[in-house]
Amino acid sequence: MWDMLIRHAQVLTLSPGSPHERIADGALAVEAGRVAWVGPDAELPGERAARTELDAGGALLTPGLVDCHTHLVHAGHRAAEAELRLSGSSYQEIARTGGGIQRTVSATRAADEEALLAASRPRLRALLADGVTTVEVKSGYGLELATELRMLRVARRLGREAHVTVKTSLLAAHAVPPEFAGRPDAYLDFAIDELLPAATRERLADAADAYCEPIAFTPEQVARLFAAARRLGLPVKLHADQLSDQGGAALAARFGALSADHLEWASPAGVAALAAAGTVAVLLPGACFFLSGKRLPPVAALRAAGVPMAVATDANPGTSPLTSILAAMAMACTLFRLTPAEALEGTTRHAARALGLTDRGELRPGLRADLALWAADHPAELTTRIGLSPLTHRFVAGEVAREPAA
Ligand code: DI6
Ligand code: FE
Repeated sequence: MWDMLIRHAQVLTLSPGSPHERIADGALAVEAGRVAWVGPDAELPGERAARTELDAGGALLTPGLVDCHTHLVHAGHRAAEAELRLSGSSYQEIARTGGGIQRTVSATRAADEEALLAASRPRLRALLADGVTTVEVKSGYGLELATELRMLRVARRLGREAHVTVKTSLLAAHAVPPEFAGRPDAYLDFAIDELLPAATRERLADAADAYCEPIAFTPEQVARLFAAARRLGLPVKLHADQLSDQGGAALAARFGALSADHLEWASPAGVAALAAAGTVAVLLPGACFFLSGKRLPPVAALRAAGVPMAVATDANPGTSPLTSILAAMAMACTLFRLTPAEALEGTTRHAARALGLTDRGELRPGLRADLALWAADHPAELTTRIGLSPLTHRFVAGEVAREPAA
């Protein structure tokens, strides 16, 4: 006896061999939180029944969506900076004059755990309403021990109170905090000697991340942090080549990174290195949109080299105040020229791989039954509307997901 059976759905399996396959009248069975059977409804094994059955009435069934790059735990906002940028200041200028990341660091340091949780919940709820069943959350607005760990604890708490998997990344090298102004290497010593070990000891970090830019850290500094992370057994990810070509893609590849994110300025050599290392390219169109960025990631080269492309929100208060994964997919299509099918792979299978997860992101027997059911008739409907989620059901490990309380 199966636990649950969904019948008469248009099933998009997102399988690697046939990622764009659509089973027109499909069925999917769940047992013990995993997909037990998927295929054409007409081929359902007659002898199997299910405790609960749902007639999808032709609705679209996909894997639950994965937002593999967010900074959704933070306090405060940066609305005034958005205004400044619209009147001509650049993101880098604002950062160099004490705004930018530092502003959010001040607000986040001042917020206790409950305040941080309360500020973050609505952002998570918005993502869940878009069918997200796995979300990555970064630290990086503490840049001191207590606040970095507090951010990660809040991320873990969000994962416990809502029906969602939260994967955390310790963004240990996001900016040089004021106490270490002009002494980035001294800050890195602290990050390596205290922050990484503490987060690892408390099992608060699933990966380590860094921001490799002239306004943040050099490739040499990032390499030092990455070497320390790898010694502790933490996989790495990198904010790479967003505002300038720092050789970030090749650096990420050299450390076998799970992902290299942004990549607007990645060179052909960087793309080749990602392909060779099997590192996922995470595209963040929200940041291009909000920064009015003219430089686009080398999508055609990534595609030609066979680099898996994920799409994420980058939900952060400075460069991408975006908490809709469906809008990120729409932007990936309109701004970056991904096909709607690529955008969907980018928030399912490839996004899961960007988090090191191979147990989700596609629909096949044995994988987690993280599912999204949509009142949509065509897959491209998911990437051609902004502001109205057609989601009707989210399933997490086979259970209908409840949403967290306000
Ligand atoms: N992700 C980041 O961490 C930085 N840019 C990005 O796309 C900075 C975020 C911020 O300004 O707060
Ligand atoms: Fe980011």
